[in-house]
Amino acid sequence: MRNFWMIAALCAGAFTITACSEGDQQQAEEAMEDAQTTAEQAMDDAGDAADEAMTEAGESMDDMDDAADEAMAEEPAADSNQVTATLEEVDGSGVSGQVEFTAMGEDIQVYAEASGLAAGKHAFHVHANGDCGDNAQAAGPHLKFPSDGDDDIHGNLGEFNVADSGSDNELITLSGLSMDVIRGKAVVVHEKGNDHSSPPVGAAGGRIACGVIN
Ligand SMILES: [Cu+2]
Repeated sequence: MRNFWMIAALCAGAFTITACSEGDQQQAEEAMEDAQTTAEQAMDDAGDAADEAMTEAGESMDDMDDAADEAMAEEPAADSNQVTATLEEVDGSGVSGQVEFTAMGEDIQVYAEASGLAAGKHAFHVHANGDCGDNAQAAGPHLKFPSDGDDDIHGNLGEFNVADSGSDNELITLSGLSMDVIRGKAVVVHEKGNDHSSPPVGAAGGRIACGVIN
């Protein structure tokens, strides 16, 4: 009989321990679920924050691009789009002037002015060498523009046409010509106008002014 109570007490103890540990396990599982939910919410929040940060960063990049575009547009174009030849007298001719070449899309606009000229026509051309030495003989023959044919006067820029004032200015447009073709060459002014019956040189006579294009 004494043994029975001992066994019963042991059994009760064992039952309690088992029940307790089952309760603990359930609590632990609930705690785990809560923790998991909290962690998932935190991940979502972090994801949203990251998305917002990315969007803001993208917008500020766009702003920077816009600012860069504006800076480009305001930059003066003179450096790459315009070159000039300063004409100086040759062999004491007293003729001087300036020729400005401005790139306009596919064309080049040429503004030329000269003074000290005798009355009449004076052809001026782009010559092949950027050298006005030896009374402008070092400038060499005419430069052939890509558009020049056999019947054209090569490298022709036109003519100054002077009454009795001794000066003239001309505005000419050259089509299909790039600045790279003329940069570093020379402009030579001649004593006479072009003779279109004798291409490609034009028989315009002596050289009276010269300037290198740069
Ligand atoms: Cu010439």
